[in-house]
Amino acid sequence: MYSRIIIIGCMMVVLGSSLPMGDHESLVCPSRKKCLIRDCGEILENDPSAQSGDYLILPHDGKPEFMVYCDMREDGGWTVIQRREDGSVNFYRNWADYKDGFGNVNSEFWLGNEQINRITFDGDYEILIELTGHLNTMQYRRYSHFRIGTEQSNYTLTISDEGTGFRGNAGDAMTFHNNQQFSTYDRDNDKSSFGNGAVSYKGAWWFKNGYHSNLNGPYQTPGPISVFSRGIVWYHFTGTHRYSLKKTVMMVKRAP
Ligand SMILES: [Ca+2]
Repeated sequence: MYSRIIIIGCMMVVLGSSLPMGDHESLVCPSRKKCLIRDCGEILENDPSAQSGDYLILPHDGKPEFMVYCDMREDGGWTVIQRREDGSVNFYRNWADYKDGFGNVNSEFWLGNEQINRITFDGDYEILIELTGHLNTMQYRRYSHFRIGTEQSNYTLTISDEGTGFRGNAGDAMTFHNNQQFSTYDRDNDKSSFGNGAVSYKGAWWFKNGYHSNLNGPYQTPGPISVFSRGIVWYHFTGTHRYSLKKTVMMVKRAP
């Protein structure tokens, strides 16, 4: 595993071209330093022809590499940190799972709070959140500042859209969660003294006293839901907590 990122990283730096994983195993990295790849944006900068797909990255913090999905677009390489699309992966998981990440970067997954922290502490990052409803209508929301803290802070969220020229066509369901700590069913870090939102809403999120978004909630048949707050919810998508999304993608990119 470790040697592979070295190889991939070197392909970026030495050869100037990125390739799907698994090829060119024989290449040797001259030094770890030259193989550091902080995010998908850097991969695309090194190789403008790089295609969307899975890559290993190695932020500049001396810790091990990890796999990400890169969504390569005209405005840069976006590092995907979360995807929901079919309910194939269980998202009702504990602190350790959300810390380390789970799922498959090519389908449904949570990248991991450790990994999200490592990426977003290496510069100023923006986040793009894409939401798809049951009739395949799409909305998106963009925030110019996104970062989560270390585990010591319980992965406290910092998010705002100050300075963003175009924020998208989805309402703002994230600013409510700014400065909140992450909670899972086994770690209640929310602002409610009446219980744990992660249990009440069957998710794992930066819950406060309630929520405006719960994108790690349980996958339901997309559309209106009968049980309050038991779905993948972005309140402003339809103006209700009783609507569960079909698809969500969260991705980050270094701010310009
Ligand atoms: Ca609580």
